[in-house]
Amino acid sequence: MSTRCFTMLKPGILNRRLVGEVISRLEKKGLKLIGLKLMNISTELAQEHYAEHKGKPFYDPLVDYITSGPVVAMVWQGDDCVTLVRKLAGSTKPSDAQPGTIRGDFCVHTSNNVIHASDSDESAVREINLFFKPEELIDWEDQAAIWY
Ligand code: FUP
Repeated sequence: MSTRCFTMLKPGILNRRLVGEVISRLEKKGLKLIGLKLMNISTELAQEHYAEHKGKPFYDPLVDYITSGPVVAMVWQGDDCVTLVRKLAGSTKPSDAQPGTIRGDFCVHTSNNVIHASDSDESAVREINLFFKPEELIDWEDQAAIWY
């Protein structure tokens, strides 16, 4: 079933010129990009996005990191989209992430784990609504979908 996943490239990815590399991996998998923007996140939005982690020791550093520079916010769509994006992203902890995954290839520290991806279809809906207006999403006709 076609579902959506909110995905965010964190500020380190921009600084390290890896935006194209990471988008390319998601695109080549066959997922459909239906929303994309470069944006600065307010502290309020960062806090709301990561509300489930409020009170944990890494919460404040995480909010600081995510607001330290622009991020690339995206919505991807496809069958089993959340599962596929998270597989490509790899484990939260870079030392657990397999080589070949985004986190497995591009970071050392959990706090700098370079990409966010929704962890369920329900989270995806919540996060997409936080970051995108409905008119910013374009569900274009995918003539190539049968090949993936
Ligand atoms: P994930 O869904 O894989 O992004 O993982 P979590 O929701 O558990 O964590 C969200 C973010 O918090 C991670 F991307 C990085 C940060 N974090 C830490 O810095 N230390 C931790 O021990 C766990 C998470």
